[in-house]
Amino acid sequence: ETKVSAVKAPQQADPMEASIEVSTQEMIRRAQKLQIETVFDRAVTMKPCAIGMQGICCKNCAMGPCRLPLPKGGVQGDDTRKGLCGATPNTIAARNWIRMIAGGAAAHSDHGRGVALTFLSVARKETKDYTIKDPAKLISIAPYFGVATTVEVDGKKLDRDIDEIALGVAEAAVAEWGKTDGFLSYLKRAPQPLQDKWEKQGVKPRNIDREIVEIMHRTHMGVDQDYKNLLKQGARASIADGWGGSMIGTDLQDVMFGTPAPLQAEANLGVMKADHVNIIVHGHEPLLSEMIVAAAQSQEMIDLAKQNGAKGIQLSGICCTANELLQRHGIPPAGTFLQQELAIITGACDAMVVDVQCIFQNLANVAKCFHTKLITTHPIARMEQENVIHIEFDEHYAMQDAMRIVKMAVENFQNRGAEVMIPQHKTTQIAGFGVESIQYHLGGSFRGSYYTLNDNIINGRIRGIAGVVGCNNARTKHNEEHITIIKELIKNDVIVLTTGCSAIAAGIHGLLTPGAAAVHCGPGLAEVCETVGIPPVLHLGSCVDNSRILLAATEVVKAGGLGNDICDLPAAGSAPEWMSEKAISIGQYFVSSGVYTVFGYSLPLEGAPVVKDYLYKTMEDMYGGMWDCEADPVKHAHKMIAHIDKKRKALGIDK
Ligand code: XCC
Repeated sequence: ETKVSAVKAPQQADPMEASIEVSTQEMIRRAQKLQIETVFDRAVTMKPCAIGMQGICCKNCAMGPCRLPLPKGGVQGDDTRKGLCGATPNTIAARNWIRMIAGGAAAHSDHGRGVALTFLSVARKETKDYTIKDPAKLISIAPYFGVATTVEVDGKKLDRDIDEIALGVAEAAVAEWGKTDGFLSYLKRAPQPLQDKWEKQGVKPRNIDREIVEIMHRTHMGVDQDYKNLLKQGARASIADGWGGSMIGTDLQDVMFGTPAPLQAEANLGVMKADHVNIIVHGHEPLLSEMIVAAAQSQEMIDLAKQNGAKGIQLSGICCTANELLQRHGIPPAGTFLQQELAIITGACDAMVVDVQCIFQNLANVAKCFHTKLITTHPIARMEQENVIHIEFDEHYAMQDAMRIVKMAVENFQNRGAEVMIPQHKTTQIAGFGVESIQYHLGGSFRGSYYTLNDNIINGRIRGIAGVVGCNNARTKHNEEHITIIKELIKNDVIVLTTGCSAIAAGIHGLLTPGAAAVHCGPGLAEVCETVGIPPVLHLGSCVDNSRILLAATEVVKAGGLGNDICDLPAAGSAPEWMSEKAISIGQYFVSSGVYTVFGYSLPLEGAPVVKDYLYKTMEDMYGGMWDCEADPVKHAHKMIAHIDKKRKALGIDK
């Protein structure tokens, strides 16, 4: 007799167990009092599937799903597990793994495509709402696309017209998604030895879309059944994300919206204001949110807000949209991925405007309990619930659409109920670092003075560089892993570069200030930070901006003194509370670029030890970087530090 899994009675999360962050705890309590269920409650009510977690459930055809759990005590002798078609645990785990990469690379790269297409309409002068804000950045990337930046007139070299350069770059950039010849243009930005490794391993992406499509083909029933060959395609698609879709996205966003420079802002739910219209933008693409900023700051909308009884308009963000607006405008993040429902539960959110990625469908159910207008804006991301308003955003009428959305929020201010409760917690932070500003603030170059990064790594004041990035995951205690790992790293003189929700968490917990150096850092890192006036944890933007970390690492290599490839650097990567497929794509492109990359929580590989071994060990010989997973945050940080020390030793700078 088979037992259909019983629907369990909903349980409530213990706020203190759910998060280390006070405003989150307060809002979980409030939600429970109002009987509004949140992700934290769902996480205690429903447990994850143990077989899926091990990575060995295959549902790629209708003879399955085939489930191949590890025998108790592990595999003894031959591993005879197989699915109906004969697929081994290796094939299944590798297929599942690279399908996650396809999902993640597709998400980043489709975002990048949207940016590139918008830039093409700027270059063609089809829109007035977007312009070229950073021509210097445009000129700096043009050569990689084979676009000349000078012209010869009468034997003299003259600057080429910026509009011509823009059109050349835009057309070449858009072509990266589907070109038929050659390889991705940006691959040549990588250190030469890394390019050589990619060549040798046969993983140079041909174009962005093709590598993603090929994953879907290879993982279809009955195609690629060699885990090594599958993982190779995973590496190739991930490189197409990191050095392709994401990097082009970041660059063209900088060209259109400005390259970030350090600025001060606030963070956490406490940035919302009871007497203001609160608009929260949530998702990923700055195309829309940039226009919302302009609309919310327009006199027309501010006057309208006042007519509606509000003191003004407070704009804030959630997830990577928050990071995009923070780094370019100082708009404060209201919270991380796991705080999205809580922002509405304040009762003070007049509109939440979402585009793509990381948006809970449950937002619609939460919004229903309040006056909040939940507005979807992207044709590929709509919600079925009838209280959701869809205002499709068209980049040709960007400002018009944004004004309509802001107006709707402003007019909704009057509909607020009595029950407004904004947690009174917020912090100050400095955000908006990039390759350019790291160089600028640390002595103007990467090498050659008392202040520069490479010199401080060589002399040991800075032990190494860590990238700590990625999501929150309701299966772990909100922010605990991020914050414990970052603190442990800076205590040991490792400077941290952060993006995504990890960066928001670092801001909320006060680690993005120069003052954090004296409190949390080892003596060497503290000295450097205090001398140049930077925080020990540098906010580099959103998740597509992990490409900034790749380029920063490349600049460090090129400046010299620390080996000749990214894998030589005393550096490591981490995604402590990862949850999305995008995180796996990011992790894989860091590994494929030579970085030892440790994930927290759990990776879906335990059921296929051979595949796990290949990712954790063999990849180091192939790319110089490899995967690891460690749920314990202190051990996690020390694995990274041990790797950094190993690299320092190899460089002969370990004294
Ligand atoms: Fe989403 Fe980018 Fe993850 Fe945050 S970190 S939960 S992917 S918003 Ni990218």
